[in-house]
Amino acid sequence: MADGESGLREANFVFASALLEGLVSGGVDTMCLCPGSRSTPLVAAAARLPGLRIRSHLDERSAAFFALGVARASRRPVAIVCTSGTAAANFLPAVVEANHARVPLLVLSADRPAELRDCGAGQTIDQVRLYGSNVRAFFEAPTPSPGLELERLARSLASRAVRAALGRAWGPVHLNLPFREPLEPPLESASLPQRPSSRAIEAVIAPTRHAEGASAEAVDRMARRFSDAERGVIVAGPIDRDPELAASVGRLARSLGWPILAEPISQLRAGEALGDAVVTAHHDAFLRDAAFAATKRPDLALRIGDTPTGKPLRRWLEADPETEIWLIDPDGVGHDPSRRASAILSLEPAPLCAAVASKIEAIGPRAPSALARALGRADSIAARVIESRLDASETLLTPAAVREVAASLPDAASVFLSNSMPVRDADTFWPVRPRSLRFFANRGANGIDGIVSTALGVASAGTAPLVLVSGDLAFLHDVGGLFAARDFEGSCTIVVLNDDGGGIFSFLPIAEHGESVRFRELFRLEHGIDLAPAAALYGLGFERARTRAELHAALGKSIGARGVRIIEVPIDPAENLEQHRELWRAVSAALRAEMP
Ligand SMILES: Cc1ncc(C[n+]2csc(CCOP(=O)(O)OP(=O)(O)O)c2C)c(N)n1
Ligand SMILES: [Mg+2]
Repeated sequence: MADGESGLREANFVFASALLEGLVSGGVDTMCLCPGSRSTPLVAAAARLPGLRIRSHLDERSAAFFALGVARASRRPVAIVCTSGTAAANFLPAVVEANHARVPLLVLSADRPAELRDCGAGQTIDQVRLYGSNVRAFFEAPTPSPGLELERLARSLASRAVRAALGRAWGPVHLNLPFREPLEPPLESASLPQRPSSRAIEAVIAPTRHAEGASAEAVDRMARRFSDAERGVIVAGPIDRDPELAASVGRLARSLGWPILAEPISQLRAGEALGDAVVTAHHDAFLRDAAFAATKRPDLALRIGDTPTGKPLRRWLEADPETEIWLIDPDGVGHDPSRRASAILSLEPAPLCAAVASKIEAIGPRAPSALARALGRADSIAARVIESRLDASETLLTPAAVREVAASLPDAASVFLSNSMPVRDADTFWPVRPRSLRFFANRGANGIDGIVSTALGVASAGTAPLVLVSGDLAFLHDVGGLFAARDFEGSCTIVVLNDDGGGIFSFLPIAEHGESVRFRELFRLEHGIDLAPAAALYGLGFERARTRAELHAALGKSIGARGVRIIEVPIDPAENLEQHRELWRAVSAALRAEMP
């Protein structure tokens, strides 16, 4: 290896190339880059690496959320690269989401070498363990220099990083990578080091879930206990782990005769795989009726996925201390904030449900239980009441907007539900559909940040058309994420339900304090911002839909078309609040009349 400057140049490049090669052989196929100088060796190596999809971003915060979306959709680790300083700090929100939602992100932050830290050098902050306990692992790489076994070090680092990201619980991993100047690779291509061949790199690990099986004895025990329950239910919270999940949970529910109470982002409310299992869509509405909920309590609930979004469902599940709650918790995360789980199964849900189902089928499958029939009936009543009220309503508000999106999506499409009201409105109003859809949301940490970017990442990773349903504040929070819409190959329709502020706060007790706490200014954050120029700034199509028919037409034109388009639905916040309350009252009244 050459001495001095050219030796350093080469060392940086060899190390960066071997590191990226190692990541690629570990399953990374997408890398999101943000511009900077200290990261030059990584960017130059990425640019010359075949088999890697590179996306270039402006804002690190949006880039990291975009990568998160790609990783969610592809179920593969995605790498993000930035320069030193606040650039790395801007990755934090997406890293936090990836931590809680268990999404494999590989954060590669370039850094100054040790001798330039703590001495006032520019763009230098303390990047060591910058993300604290929000990452599965932190690695401080050696500063590449001639004389080190660079390729071996880099490959081992890549392998350990991928293994940590795809370990027992998937998640983000931070590699802090110091580089000493000169940072640019050698100009003369002849002097470029040979890329290590992929064959020379040990296979890291395939990005598959731990398919830990339950012992036959445990499956037996579960099957016996479950078939003894008289009022068993399956409650499905946010989960998107395994395309087989719906089929095996559907099979288990059918064999036991249990109903499935599934929010859309559990992936269990839509799709043929569920067969004729009883799946409820409107439990968020009908379980708000305390009297009805009290007469229909389960004696055993099998919980799948993270903590359910809807409060009425959680209250119903947890109100009776006699209700046994069995929680499937494959990553050992413990999504049980009320500490009510009586059994926690650290097992992969799809194979577990299939194994228990086949046991029950052998004993003799059950007809739908009385509770399943009652909840199924309540669901039909709620569906009818909601549909007829919405049909009769002149104005387009969020419940009908959400249902219009549901009705417009073709088979195999995807939908991203922003936090706050869209994910809740979808939980309450999204009907059960035979069509297979994939649902996304950032429910790891429930932020309204990075929503546009995550959705664009999702849409860029697959071929399915995506519709993002966003609130106006969530949209404005990450309006810069639209930067990623240029040269966009996927299809993304962004529906902004614009109620001029945080509508969710109107549903909270603080709303009653009104202007004594300057509610509209300090909680709702009313802004009056016209969204059309945001679309114009990025050269994107924009439409405003004021009626259901207009929304229907706009969605019809946009869904599946290449690129990114924005549809704004102006919503009157007071009418919206009143419509929600009116629908809940109407559902209660119908339940009382028809299921006394
Ligand atoms: C990053 C972040 N900041 C603040 C919050 C708190 N918060 C939750 S919902 C919400 C308002 C969201 O408004 P919008 O996106 O318009 O949705 P809407 O409630 O109107 O449906 C805020 C500020 C959050 N969840 N995440
Ligand atoms: Mg809003």
